[in-house]
Amino acid sequence: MKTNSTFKTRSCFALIFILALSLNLKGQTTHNVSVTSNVFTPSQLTITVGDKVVWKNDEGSHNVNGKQATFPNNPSSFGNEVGAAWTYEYVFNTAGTYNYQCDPHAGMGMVGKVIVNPKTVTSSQTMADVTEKIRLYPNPASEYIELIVPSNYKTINSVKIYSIAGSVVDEKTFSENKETFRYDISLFRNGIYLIEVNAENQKNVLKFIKQ
Ligand SMILES: [Cu+2]
Repeated sequence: MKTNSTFKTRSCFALIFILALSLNLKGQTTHNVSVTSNVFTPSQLTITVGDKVVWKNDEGSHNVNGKQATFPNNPSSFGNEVGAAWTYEYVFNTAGTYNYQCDPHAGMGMVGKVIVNPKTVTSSQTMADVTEKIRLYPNPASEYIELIVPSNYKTINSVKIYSIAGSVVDEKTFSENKETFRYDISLFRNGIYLIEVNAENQKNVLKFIKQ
């Protein structure tokens, strides 16, 4: 009974961790803009589709107006009302160039711009295509694991191994091109591990079992 509930709790943590990793895999980055009198800092941001921008007003009465009523070429409308001491955030889900202003101080040059680039994937492949191609064997493994990397990846920049509890077990960074990568796990405790492989700006997470 007790073991069962412990197991359930651990599985639950494991699931949350995997979910957190896959969210991370989507790669949303948060960009902060400080709002003061009378400037947005930075006034221009270049971000990627899916990224979040957080404006924090620390000083004075301002707003963010990126509405299409004011800027008809903005791919979508965003913004808030004039006020003091607020935080406003917006997730940019459409690529393009967005202009915005602070209504009370636009005439004083309190304007900003967000350039949203589409997600880039090397060559013309989709993320899913690429993800399928790094292979890990043997699995389950006891002495070592080997990653086989397709040539279009060119370089594995780094690998990071996590225990299922979410702690980083090991981390390695590489400079040379690698098509296979063998990693000794003989000293690992038995259990489930996740290996995060960073290659050519692609992040992949693979699971393996040490037994
Ligand atoms: Cu202002």
